Amino acid sequence: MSNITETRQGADYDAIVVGAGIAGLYQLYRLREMGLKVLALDAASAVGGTWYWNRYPGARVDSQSYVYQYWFSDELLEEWDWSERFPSQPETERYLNYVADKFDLRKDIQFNTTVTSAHWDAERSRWLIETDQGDAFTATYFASCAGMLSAPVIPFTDHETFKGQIAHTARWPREGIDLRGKRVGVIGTGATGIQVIQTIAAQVGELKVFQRTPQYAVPMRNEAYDDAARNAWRAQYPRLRESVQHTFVGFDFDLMTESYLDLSPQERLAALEKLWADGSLSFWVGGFAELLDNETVNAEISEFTRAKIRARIKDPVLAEKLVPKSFGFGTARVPLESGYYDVYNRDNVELVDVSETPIAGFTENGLLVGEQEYPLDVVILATGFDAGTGALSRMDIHGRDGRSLTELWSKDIRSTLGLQVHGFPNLFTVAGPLAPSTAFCNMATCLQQQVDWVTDCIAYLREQGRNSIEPSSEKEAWWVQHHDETANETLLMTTNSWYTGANIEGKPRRLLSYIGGVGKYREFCDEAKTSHYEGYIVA
Ligand code: NA7
Repeated sequence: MSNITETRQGADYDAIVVGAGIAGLYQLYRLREMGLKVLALDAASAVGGTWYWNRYPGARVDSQSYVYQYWFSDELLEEWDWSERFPSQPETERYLNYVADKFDLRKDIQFNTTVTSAHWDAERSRWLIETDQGDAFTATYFASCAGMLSAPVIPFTDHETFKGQIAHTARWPREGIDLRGKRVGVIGTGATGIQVIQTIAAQVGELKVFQRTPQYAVPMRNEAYDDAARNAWRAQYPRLRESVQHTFVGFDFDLMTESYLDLSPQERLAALEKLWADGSLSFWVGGFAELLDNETVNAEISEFTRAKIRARIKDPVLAEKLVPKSFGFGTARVPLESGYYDVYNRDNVELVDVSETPIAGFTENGLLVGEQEYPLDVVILATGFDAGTGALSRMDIHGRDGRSLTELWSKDIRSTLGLQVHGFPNLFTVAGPLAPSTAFCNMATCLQQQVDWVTDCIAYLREQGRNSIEPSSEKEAWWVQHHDETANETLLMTTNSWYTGANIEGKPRRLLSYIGGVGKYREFCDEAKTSHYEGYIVA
């Protein structure tokens, strides 16, 4: 598993892929299978993407392993054994390494390399791509598979003041951090913070959790798989491979067709308990559709969830601090938890409510909240990401007539099907904004579907002897309008979270993820292909 980093300096490629995570590895594989000369670039020193970077304690997938995997190789499906229903980061990273080895992908990946700029050369119909290693590549197609949650948000500029150690969860050192017996502070209680907190509470000396907004977390029912369980799932792979493509969020479950409002109070409760017992995201996106667009239903389901949280916390005053009240259940990303709430019953754990008095910053010895200093040895920043647009905006991409993607998205986040942007020929934005793959999807499903679309599109251009493709401004306006109409019918726009860009100051507000359903999105994508890219400028 050696990761050779030899830079290629100035070579010309058919395609440059950015990223060697789930999407990037598959994109590299597919384009190479088509006979293209492809190079993938990754800032990391090895494959894995999200599962390379997010190696904090307790990092775990919250999609079931039997649907969070590649479908393209029967041999791979036969060979790989998942050990759990919800695999840990190390297992997922091992899987991606296994895939990279099995399909000999590493030889076409340049690691430790960050794209610093990409400019479209209209005369030559090629991208000129520069990196921090001094490379200047050219490529006909530029496929970003850089991830939708890969640009970390690192708050506070005064890190130098602090004598202890600071680590963002998505930049966790490979050698780990010894937290045993230490005074540890965690900032952030999103899906990541929850996984960290529940994992380290029993190891550390003291744990201070700095919480600005509590979340509604649903208990994860994880289970170990033995051969019998694995074989039972394996027998279902042919069905799952097909069914995940058409459900609301790319899992094997789908929204219920039954109406919540048609049920009696007893029936509602029974239905919610049944969904809750599944211990997965199905309580959220495999339950009642009205949860997402009907305020009354949302209020009832939110209250059901609040009661579940309260029941876990011994101190009723503390319980109220951990119960979300400022937004409805499911209008922001729902985290799964394993023992998270119970942590607050421990003597060594303190919740520091920073909703009213914010964290002022670091001191030499810890963190300052108002007048109070919290002495700490380690501060863990579980403070999230500049989602959807962050990775691409940080790449300095310039399309036709020198237009800047960073500038465009700083005013208005636009794309066509989340896959291309008007004015940026031959740029493909897998996991870009305004598609379900901006995290309203089981990522493995959506990323593979998008990579397949990009691959088919490139195949079409080559078959037709065409040089470039980009959506027309009308096509883009159509998609943005449909996206917005769909988003505005839901309750998600009313909640401040990274889903709407609200976690980044000044970020234009728009639901980053398309929420019309994975099945419907796929139909739009298929239609672009079968219509021979009607509404696109094919030159
Ligand atoms: P999230 O969900 O964006 O959570 C970030 C957390 O950090 C959230 O609780 C924030 O509070 C908190 N935060 C950020 N900056 C600060 C400051 N300055 N002070 C206090 N608290 C702060 O990121 P995650 O990494 O947990 O999850 C991202 C996705 O990864 C997740 O949704 C899954 O899809 C996988 P806030 O809520 O803004 O008040």
